[in-house]
Amino acid sequence: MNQIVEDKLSKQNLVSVVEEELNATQIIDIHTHLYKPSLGAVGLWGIDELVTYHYLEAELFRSDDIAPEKYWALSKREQADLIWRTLFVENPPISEATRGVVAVLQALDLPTEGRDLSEARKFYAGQTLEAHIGKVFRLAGISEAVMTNDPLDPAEAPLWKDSPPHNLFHAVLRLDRVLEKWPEHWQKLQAEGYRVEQNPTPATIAEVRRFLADWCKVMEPVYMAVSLSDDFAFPENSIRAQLLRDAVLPACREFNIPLSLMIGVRRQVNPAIRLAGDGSGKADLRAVENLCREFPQNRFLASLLSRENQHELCVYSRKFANLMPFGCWWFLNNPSIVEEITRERIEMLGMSFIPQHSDARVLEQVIYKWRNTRRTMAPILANSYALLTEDGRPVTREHIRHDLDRLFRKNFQKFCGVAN
Ligand code: RAT
Ligand code: ZN
Repeated sequence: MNQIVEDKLSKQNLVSVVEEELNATQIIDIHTHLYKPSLGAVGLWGIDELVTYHYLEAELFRSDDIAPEKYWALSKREQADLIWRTLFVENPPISEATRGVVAVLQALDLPTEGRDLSEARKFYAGQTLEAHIGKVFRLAGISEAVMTNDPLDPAEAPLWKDSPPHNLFHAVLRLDRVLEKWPEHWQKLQAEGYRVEQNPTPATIAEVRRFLADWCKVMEPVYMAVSLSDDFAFPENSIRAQLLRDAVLPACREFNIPLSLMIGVRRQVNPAIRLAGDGSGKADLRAVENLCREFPQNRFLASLLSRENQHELCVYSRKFANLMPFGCWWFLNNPSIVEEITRERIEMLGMSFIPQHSDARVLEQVIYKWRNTRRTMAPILANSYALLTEDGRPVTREHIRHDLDRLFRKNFQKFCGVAN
């Protein structure tokens, strides 16, 4: 009897210690769409952006009769008003994405039950970006955010001319336009003075490599990244595979940074709803296997969009130390799925993975996304330590702190070669 009471007590202690330590951990958010202040012109923040997040737009089109074309014709403010009325006033905001907005409002001491957004808009009218970033990062418990920087984004690229490093942000060289949309972008490189052709001739490959090297020098990225469709294959007879093998991977080796593979998007399954119109599909992970085996000098971060691929990714991670699974991406960032994936990863990989990234597109989203992650992770971790305790190896607060530091900071820093 005593034994049972003691076990229960120790289990209770574990939950509260894990919660305390998780709250104290300053997380590095390894994939976001946030920007340092000098790139602020492309960054999103504020109430109207929060409420018109594409995750919410998708829900609007299910809850209201409005046709997408009519919605796109509205101003941002009108769109936000419509979404607020439909998803927050006429219905309780119960979904993950709507509840997130409520959590942000609460964290900022703004009304969560207002009939309209006037109070929130008044608050935002008095904020300056740099100070607001500091406050939001503190509320989210993150020390740094990793950006997504596309050198072929016409809105972003010119801003890099005058963009000093910022201690809260790391850059990432995003390759979607180069790798996935080469036919539409090779002329842009040509216009910038790179002697490329549409066909991947040896000279073109060398020039793409020079383009990547030039941007590595400007951005100092912590990794390169690409989001790939569910039919991604490697090797394959395509320009994408050739650019990947002969330009991207050598450039990653030269600058000693990993390549992040985000695989499983089915782009624009419903173009009428724009950014909200992408879907997901199961990928063939033989592509990841081939890359990890054939390029042992390269390191690969990997996040997969399909739930069905997650176990396989754990298996591959047990085979290849140059593979680092990270995050529960996009449609997977819901407590039920995060729980399943995280338990699977702990069981198969111990603490040698990166559990989550926020993917925040709007600054304040880091507040709710990290709050949710901490809430979901605490019982999972506590349960793992409880099992270990039951099996004869109790853990201390120090052990827990050490593990959390690995999961939310060190694994990233080590894998990407980022200094402490
Ligand atoms: O999660 C999202 O907002 C997606 O639209 C994408 O941005 C995705 O995360 C990506 O990086 O491609
Ligand atoms: Zn993203």
